[in-house]
Amino acid sequence: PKYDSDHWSIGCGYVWQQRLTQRKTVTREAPVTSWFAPGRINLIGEHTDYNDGFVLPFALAVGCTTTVSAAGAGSAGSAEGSDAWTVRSVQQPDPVVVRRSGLRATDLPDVPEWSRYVLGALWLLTDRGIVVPPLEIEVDSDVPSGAGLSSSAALVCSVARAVDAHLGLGLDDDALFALTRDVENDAVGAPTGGMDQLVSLRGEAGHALFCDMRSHETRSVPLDLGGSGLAVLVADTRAPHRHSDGEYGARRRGCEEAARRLGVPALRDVTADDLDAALERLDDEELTRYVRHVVTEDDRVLTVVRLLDGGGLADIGPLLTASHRSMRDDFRITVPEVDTAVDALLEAGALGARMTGGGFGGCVIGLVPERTLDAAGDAVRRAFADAGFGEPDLFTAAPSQGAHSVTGA
Ligand code: GAF
Repeated sequence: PKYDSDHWSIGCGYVWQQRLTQRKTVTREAPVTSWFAPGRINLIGEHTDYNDGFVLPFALAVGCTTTVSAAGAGSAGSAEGSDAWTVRSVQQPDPVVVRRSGLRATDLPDVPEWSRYVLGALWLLTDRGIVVPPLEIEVDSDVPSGAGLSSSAALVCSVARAVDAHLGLGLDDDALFALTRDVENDAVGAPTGGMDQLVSLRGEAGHALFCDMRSHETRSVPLDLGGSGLAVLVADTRAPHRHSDGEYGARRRGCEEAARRLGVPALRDVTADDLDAALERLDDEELTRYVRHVVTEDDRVLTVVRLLDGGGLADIGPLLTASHRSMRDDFRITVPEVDTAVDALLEAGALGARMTGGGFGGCVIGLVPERTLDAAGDAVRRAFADAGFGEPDLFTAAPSQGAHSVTGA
């Protein structure tokens, strides 16, 4: 093992205490860089990102703050001061200390999953020939984990921006996006599609972010909820994520196989007009459903963007609901809790409602007139109680600023 067992396990309580005292010194004497990056809600465009398609997420006000400082500036001669990256999380009991020297991407230490998002960024930068000196990195997140609100993108994006700024690397938008996506795909091993990192890095307050996931070009689209008397009500179903890892990968592989059989680079290349002809050529019930979901979902994203551009926010509701039905019936990634929340929101007068995120649990969003927010929340709570589900968590979400510096804040 390459991490320092003295500090990683048995000694960590002592070292932690030392650090708490020493941090004050570090903050006063050493340069410290802090960046915040948010979690996200996806308004529409689910499982289209890894098909090179379109998505329309927005950044949340909750997120992760990463603080980076030079290692050793107060570590009292401890072993990690000379040649280590030390990572700690306000939400985790133990720091993780990894010696830098001799690390190769093919032979990475087995560290706790949360720290892999942090160290993964350092490993990939090192792999790309950037000398990352010994650092102390602290992360502090208020994104609920496991709710499908991209706590991991908030974490990795705040780390990438903070390290980039601290070391003066000058990574541009594309390089930062590639780094954060690669951390998730290569260092953590999650076969996700990049939407979450893109919006965490580039989201804009008051706007959703229209992303072309082939070119990675993005454009902010106005989402003036308050001005329209509307709100996005989020119901975190707290449903346990069932089989989410394996099922996500299975959907992705299915989509890639369908694209291969149809002879296109990605399902993005099948348009709504081509859909019927394409489906006839696919002699496979499951792949047919996947293709229908992805192609119609891309089309719904484009329609929602057109409506928002034209000031038609109040008209997007039916498209959100159609997206949910497509995830439920064709892509089959919903669970009873999310279907119940969507039905309850619609019955309570939501203009539209859908599950948001990768699926198999997580959150539902409803586009709800502000004056009916309480009634909509009550309806979801009642429906959950009637169905014998645990209590959902309900809150509103406003499109907020993407990653930004909070050094000195
Ligand atoms: C998860 C993934 F991380 C995204 O890349 C995306 O595929 C999403 O699920 C589904 O739209 O959040």
